[in-house]
Amino acid sequence: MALQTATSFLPSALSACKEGAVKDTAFLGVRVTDGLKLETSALGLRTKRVSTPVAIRAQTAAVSSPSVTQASPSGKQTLRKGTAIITGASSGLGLATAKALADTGKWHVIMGCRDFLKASRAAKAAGMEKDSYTIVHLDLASLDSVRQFVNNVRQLEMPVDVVVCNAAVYQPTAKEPSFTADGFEMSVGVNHLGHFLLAREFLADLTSSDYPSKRLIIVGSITGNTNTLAGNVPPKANLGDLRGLAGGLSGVGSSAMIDGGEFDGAKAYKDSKVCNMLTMQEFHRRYHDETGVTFASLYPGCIATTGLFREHIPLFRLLFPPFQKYITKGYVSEEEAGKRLAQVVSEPSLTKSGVYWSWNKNSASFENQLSEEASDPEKAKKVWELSEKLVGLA
Ligand code: LMG
Ligand code: NDP
Ligand code: PMR
Repeated sequence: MALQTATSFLPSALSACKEGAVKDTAFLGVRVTDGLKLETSALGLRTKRVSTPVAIRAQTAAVSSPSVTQASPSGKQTLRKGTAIITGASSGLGLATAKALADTGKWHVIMGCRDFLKASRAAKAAGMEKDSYTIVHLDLASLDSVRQFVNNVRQLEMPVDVVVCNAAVYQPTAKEPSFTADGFEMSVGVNHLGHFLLAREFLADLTSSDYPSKRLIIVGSITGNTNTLAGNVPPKANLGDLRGLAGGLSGVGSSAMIDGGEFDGAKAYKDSKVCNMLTMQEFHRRYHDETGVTFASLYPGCIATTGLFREHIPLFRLLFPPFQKYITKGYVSEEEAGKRLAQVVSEPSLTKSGVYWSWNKNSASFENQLSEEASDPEKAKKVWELSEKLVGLA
């Protein structure tokens, strides 16, 4: 059945590409018959990881700077170290971003991770300097854990200059929904609702940071955008009238899916990414002028080798990387994707708020267009209001 869907979809997708004409020479935006856009990213080398059996203890607070500039020995004013919180920094994109930032020597990274031992091994194996990061426990599948995380971070007495909502789960083969501690369907509960609470809590900390460019970044994806070819691979994202979200996604007396439909793990993930992208824009509309915080989302490229696909069938995990590398050319290495997200964290040229960033085949960033649903202000407002009820903020 799934096999049929995939195989029957493929030829039409490929022929649609052939029919397209190059729309924009700055990036390979290929127009296809029904207005879809094919995006590609540059190829890159894969980060090599060596795992180590040695666990290290939590790092304690290493930096705390009251003012933005500090006098260097030469008497020059230099920018103090920034502090960036990254959720899900124990693997994939989050880890690669943490490393890219830590390697600059200009950032201290707070890694919000559910598995402390895994995170500490990963940071060490990636070669991160021991005083460049602090691991703080965070399980986004529990609102209590999110609140505890916020408190624990505050107790470190470090400034909060950038928050990156990166962690995610993808359950493409699940036949039945699973649920967070608060009874929300897992993908939307972790990817959207856990991050929604976390981001809302840290907004005050970001606002009071004296860093010149404070940012809240939520990782989106092409597969949630139905104005792209990738976003049209079934099952497609669709939040519908949000009746399932309004019902609490509990699967008991109400659907586990946002649109109120039958459970589908792949769709739940894509829906959660739509919520991530809508949330970023709603933050921008509500808080950018007042706080000066930059709100951004991004599609880092197809990082086909990460743990995100751990629950997919083995055939998929085998074929997906070469498929993305040689056929769609959408593949990007973890290292390259980490550099991209690190740009969104720290590049002075990427301070614009309300933007969904993507990268072209030369790995240059550009402001991308979201699908109609993922840029619908009415829907964003409704998702925001329903989400704040579910996480106890309203
Ligand atoms: C479903 O799985 C889940 O069941 C569902 O729950 C949900 O999660 C959904 O969208 C999410 O996914 C679908 C899964 C099962 O599909 C895949 O695994 C797709 C794999 C993607 C890879 C497609 C294969 C492409 C061809 C492989 C080539 C790789 C090597 C490239 C090396 C090139 C060197 C130059 O379905 C399957 O597993 C079916 C997979 C079998 C697909 C067979 C497709 C054969 C068509 C061959 C295409 C040839 C294209 C040539 C084009 C040349 C163009 C220049
Ligand atoms: P990974 O699986 O490698 O990373 C996901 C991270 O999220 C892991 O560190 C994982 O922790 C963490 N995580 C999962 N559940 C929880 C939880 N309940 N609480 C705290 N942390 C949790 O995948 P990627 O690096 O690929 O994904 C990172 C982001 O990039 C996601 O937002 C994804 O949607 C996005 N993305 C990925 C693309 C890709 O092609 N891979 C494309 C577009 C977007 P643990 O290590 O303990 O499992
Ligand atoms: Mg997709 C331009 C083509 C393109 C890109 C950039 C992606 C990205 N994918 C593309 C095309 C296709 N994919 C085509 C033509 C097919 C049919 C064979 C296809 C299939 C496919 C599957 C089965 N793709 C997938 C899956 C997944 O399970 C992944 C997914 O949907 O995760 C939610 C996935 C992805 N494709 C991508 C990207 C970035 C993903 C994964 C991750 C994500 O969105 O976060």
